[in-house]
Amino acid sequence: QLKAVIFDLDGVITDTAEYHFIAWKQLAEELGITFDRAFNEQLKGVSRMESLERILALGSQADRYTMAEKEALAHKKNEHYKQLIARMTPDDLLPGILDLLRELKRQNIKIGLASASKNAFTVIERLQIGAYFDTIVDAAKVKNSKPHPEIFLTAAEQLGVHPSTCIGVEDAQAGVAAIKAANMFAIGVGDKEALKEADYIVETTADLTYDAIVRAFYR
Ligand code: B16
Ligand code: MG
Repeated sequence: QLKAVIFDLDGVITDTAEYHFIAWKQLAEELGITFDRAFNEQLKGVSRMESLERILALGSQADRYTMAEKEALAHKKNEHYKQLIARMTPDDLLPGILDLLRELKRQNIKIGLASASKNAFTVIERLQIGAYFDTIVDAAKVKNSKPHPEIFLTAAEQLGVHPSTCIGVEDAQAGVAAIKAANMFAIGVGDKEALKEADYIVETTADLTYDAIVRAFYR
């Protein structure tokens, strides 16, 4: 029986994935590293430091910087990212998300957030949807990054529900893997090929209606 839906933030509730892309791209260009959207797919759901490591590896610069220099580079990206999200408003909610949150509340289904972002609270606040969430688990509260299931399992635990009664919603490969490893029903939002591990895939959030996800869960 469906008891809870646990959402990823970036790329599911709002398109901060685009802002992460812009901020990383600028930093990469400053370092003389070119990266495109296809490469960016691999950074979705991945922590800030791990993302930086992957970008440096892409430019064969993994050994060029000290740990302190890497911290500084990650900090610089984050300052740029924070500037971008400061302008967000409730208009930045992706299509269908607000209706889905409302309907889940009406049906007494618990709502959780499982985001790898340390900026998750700021973004939720800018979007003015904090009141819908029964729990918010962000990167600061867990040790292991997606694809490790810890973040989704922690959310379920805090909601007081068994993982098998949860749906997890993700736009990232690493995120879908984390949901599956947590033994939850995985809904992928985006590319069918990239998210093929998911139990149910929708092209955009507009297709994430309450009826559709409930039907998929019980099928
Ligand atoms: P921050 P999610 C993830 O959020 C993003 O998908 C990923 O691109 C980003 O690097 C990560 O958060 C860390 O974000 O630098 O703000 O701590 O998709 O798990 O909600
Ligand atoms: Mg995401």
